[in-house]
Amino acid sequence: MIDLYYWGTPNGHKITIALEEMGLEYQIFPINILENDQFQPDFLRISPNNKIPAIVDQNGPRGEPISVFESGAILQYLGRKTGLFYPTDEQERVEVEQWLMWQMGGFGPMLGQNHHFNKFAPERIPYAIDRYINETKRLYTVLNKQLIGQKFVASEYSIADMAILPWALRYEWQGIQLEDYPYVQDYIERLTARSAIQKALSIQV
Ligand SMILES: N[C@@H](CCC(=O)N[C@@H](CS)C(=O)NCC(=O)O)C(=O)O
Repeated sequence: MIDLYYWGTPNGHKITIALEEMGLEYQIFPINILENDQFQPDFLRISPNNKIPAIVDQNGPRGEPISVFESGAILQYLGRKTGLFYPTDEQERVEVEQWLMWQMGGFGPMLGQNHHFNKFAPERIPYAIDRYINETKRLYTVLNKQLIGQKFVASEYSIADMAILPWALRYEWQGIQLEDYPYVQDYIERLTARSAIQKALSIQV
């Protein structure tokens, strides 16, 4: 059984998608980040960076519970644990990891800043809005190009796609016209047709 410390954001969705795809049993512990649950000492012991998602696997590698924070590290952990969606062949693994890290370092943090300045900031700061929308468009252009002639960012469906999709689903918040990125549009349609993803995205806490 995996305990998932979760709120319904793109970073949270990555992990429900992985758990559903991998057929792992899990229970959700809601961490309401709008009410500062992420600063509770019990949660900080699991996730010292005060952010969701985090997991505790009651059956860790040494037969004891293990906690993991950072969504990319959680996806890698679950992929190694199950042997699913995270190839063991070194070349294929590197393909997956570079796109996972691309998401963790760019197509997440930059889009998060875009959401902040474009949607939530109390004042309109044109410099910041332009900066993050332009960076978002650059990242969508990179993703669109990668998807020409292939269904997923690496050769096979992987934890990298599970990391990228939830952020791409928020394209409207990001000032993105999906028609400008037709391969990303097809990718979203392809992935959201998967029943595990539909189930993960429908979870309400
Ligand atoms: N790099 C982290 C980012 C996680 C993250 O930004 N989580 C947000 C929700 S999507 C959060 O918990 N925010 C609460 C806070 O910053 O206090 C990861 O990928 O796990």
